[in-house]
Amino acid sequence: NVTLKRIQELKGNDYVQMSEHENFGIAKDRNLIVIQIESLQDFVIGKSINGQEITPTINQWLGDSLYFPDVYQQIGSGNTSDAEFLMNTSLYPLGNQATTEQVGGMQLPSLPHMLGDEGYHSVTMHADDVTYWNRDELYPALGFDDYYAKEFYGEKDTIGFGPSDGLFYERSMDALKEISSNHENFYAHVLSLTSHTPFEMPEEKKGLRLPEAYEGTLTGNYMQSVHYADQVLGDFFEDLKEAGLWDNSVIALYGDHSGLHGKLLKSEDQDLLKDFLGERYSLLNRFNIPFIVSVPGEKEVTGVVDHIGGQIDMMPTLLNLLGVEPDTIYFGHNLWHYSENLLGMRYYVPTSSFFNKETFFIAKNSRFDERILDLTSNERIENDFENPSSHFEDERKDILKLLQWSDAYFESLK
Ligand code: GP9
Repeated sequence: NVTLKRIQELKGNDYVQMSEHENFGIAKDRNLIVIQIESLQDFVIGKSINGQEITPTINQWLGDSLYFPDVYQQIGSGNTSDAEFLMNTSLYPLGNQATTEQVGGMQLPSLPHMLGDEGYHSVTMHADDVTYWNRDELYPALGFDDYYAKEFYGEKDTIGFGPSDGLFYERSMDALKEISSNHENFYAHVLSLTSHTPFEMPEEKKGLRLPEAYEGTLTGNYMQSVHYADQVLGDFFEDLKEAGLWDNSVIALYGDHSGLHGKLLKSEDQDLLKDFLGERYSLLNRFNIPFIVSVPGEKEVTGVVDHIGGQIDMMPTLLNLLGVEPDTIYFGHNLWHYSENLLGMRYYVPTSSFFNKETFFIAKNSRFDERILDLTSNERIENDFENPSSHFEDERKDILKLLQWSDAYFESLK
């Protein structure tokens, strides 16, 4: 008996129908283009190294967009595919196994299904083999009308997993032109790939002049590959404008998960990142991803919104702009409208870890000590863990309830 009202109340919000939110439908009947960038973390946005911006395309675009700088990844062990699931369902991923292992034969309540009811044609685009992460089962379950995968993009200009993002965007653009000429409205979920670990770029695609200390390090390579991802994103944006698809679309972008983490990070990387950030590279920096939404021509839909959010909030935020009232259960909320939040985490930190408005509470297990990070200072804060009345304990229980509800709801859909 999970209801939207109960979900929102548990997170500390009064439930209000989407259609009563401010700016509901401000982008009604526009196409929707959602770009998921591989390994993109927020800490590079707006930053320069050696006097060169790392993401100049994104930085310039921010001025015409809503930028949510305080959004965190919530994926489980399904990594990129969990991010696809979260974005399109606003349900929690399963955690210890890739959610895509369980979706075969299901019909999930989802963004493609909801937009399908509004007459949208929906496609998803990714230059890898479609069986990777069981996407051949995920895409029908999500209700995409079509997908574009490895056989469409070919194997030329390969970097790491597949063809370069440059080639990927060019071919995707060809497909989008055709889709838009055959359908009144479309939704395209566009998933980049080049900035995947180990971030090793061919010489001719290295656009940054890095300081010597960064050369050949994981951190330097990461910056180099993100710089490339941003550069070809800029070409894609220009092509969308030229094709007349920019002005009548909502364009959103986010990072699927961190690129700099775990055993990959050597002590030299920690030092470089500390130097670059001006503070230690913490779990907050690691999980913080950008979320950017633009409705070209709508001045009202611009600015920095510092509400704490997660990948679970992306679908409701976009549905609000498109003026579509969800007809199913979802666990996020429209991030533009709500400033309170309670976000569950699992797998990469112990289940029942969470973000609230001010803090990141990391629960205890065999690998982690219980600890709390202040979202503003990025420092640890003290809690009386023995005191059962601590509000962290209440929120921790609420998060467990939310995760349980999401899992039970998912199970009921089988
Ligand atoms: C695989 C690609 C990367 O198709 O999306 O997945 P990841 O290893 O980042 O989960």
